Amino acid sequence: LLAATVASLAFAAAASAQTVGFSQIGSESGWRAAETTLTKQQAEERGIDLKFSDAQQKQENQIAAIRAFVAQGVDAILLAPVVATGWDSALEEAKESDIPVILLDRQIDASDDLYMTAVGADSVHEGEVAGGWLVDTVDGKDCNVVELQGTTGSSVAIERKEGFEKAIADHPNVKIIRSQTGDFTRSGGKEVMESFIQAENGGENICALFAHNDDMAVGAIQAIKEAGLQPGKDILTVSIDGVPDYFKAMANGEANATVELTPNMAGPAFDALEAYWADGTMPQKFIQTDSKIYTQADDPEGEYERRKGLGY
Ligand code: GZL
Repeated sequence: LLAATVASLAFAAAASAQTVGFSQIGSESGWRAAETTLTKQQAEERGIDLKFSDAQQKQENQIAAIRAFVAQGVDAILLAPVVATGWDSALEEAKESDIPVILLDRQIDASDDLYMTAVGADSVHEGEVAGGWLVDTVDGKDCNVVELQGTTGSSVAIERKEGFEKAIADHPNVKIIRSQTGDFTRSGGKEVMESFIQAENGGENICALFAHNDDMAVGAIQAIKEAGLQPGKDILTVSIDGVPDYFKAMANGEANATVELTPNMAGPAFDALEAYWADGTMPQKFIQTDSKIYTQADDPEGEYERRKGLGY
C-alpha cells in the first residue's frame, strides 16, 4: 500500500510538471550564454521541464522549433526572436493550440494578441544612455564615432541605434562616421573594426566606438590594439550588456563604459507563467527602463569578479 501511495504521489507530481519550449537565438555572445544558463537554472528550480532549442541565429530554425513545440503540445513557449518580423504564422499556430508565448529580450512587429507578454529592457533608452555618456565625456570636443550594430533587423539593434542618435542629435561635435553590423559577435566586431581602422587613416580619425553589445566591443578592442592604438584612450569605447570580459577590459584601462542589461529574463517570464497556470492571471509587459551605466570609476575589477561565475 505504501509503495502504491508513493508511486501515485510521484505520478501526480510529474503530471503537474509543466513543459516549456525555449527557442533561443544561439550563443553569439556572453550575455546570450548567461541568459541560457539562467533560464535552465530557473526551470530546474521551479520543477519546469524545459525543452531547449538553439537556432544558431537563424530565424527559420526558430520557426521550426516553435512548430515542433506546438506539435509536442508544450504548456508554454519562450521565444528570444532573432529579428523583429516574420513570426505571425508560427505564432498563429501556437495561439490556435492555446499555447502562451512569452518574448525574451527582444520585441517583434506583430499584434500583441500573438504573445502573452514580453520581458526585456527599453533598448532605445540603452542607446540614449550610451550616447549621453559619450557627449558628456567629450565635453564639446569633436568626436568621430564608429558604430558596430547588432544583428540586422533585430529590435535591439534598431532601437539602440535610434537611442544613441537621439542622444547626440543636439551635439554636432559628436558624429557617426561609419556604421556596420558585427552581428553581436566578437569575431564580427573585430573584423568590422579592422575595416573601420583601415578606412579611417589607420584609426587616427576615430575618436570613439559605440558597440551595440560588449562582445563586439571586446573583438574591436583586439583590432585597435593590433593597429598599434590604445583602446580606452586613443579610441574611447562604450557598449551595452555588462559582461565580465568587458569589465576586465575596463579594469585594464582598455574600455570605458557599458550599459548593464540583466540576463535574467526567465525569472519574470516563469513568474508570469506560474501566475497564469495558477488562476489565469494575464501579466503586463515587463520592460526594464532604469539601465545603469558602469565606467572605470565603478570598480570594474570588482564587477568582473562578481559576474564571472554567473554563466556568461
Ligand atoms: C539584448 C539582446 C542582445 C544582447 C546581445 O536584449 O537581445 O542579444 O545585447 C545578444 O549580447 O546577442
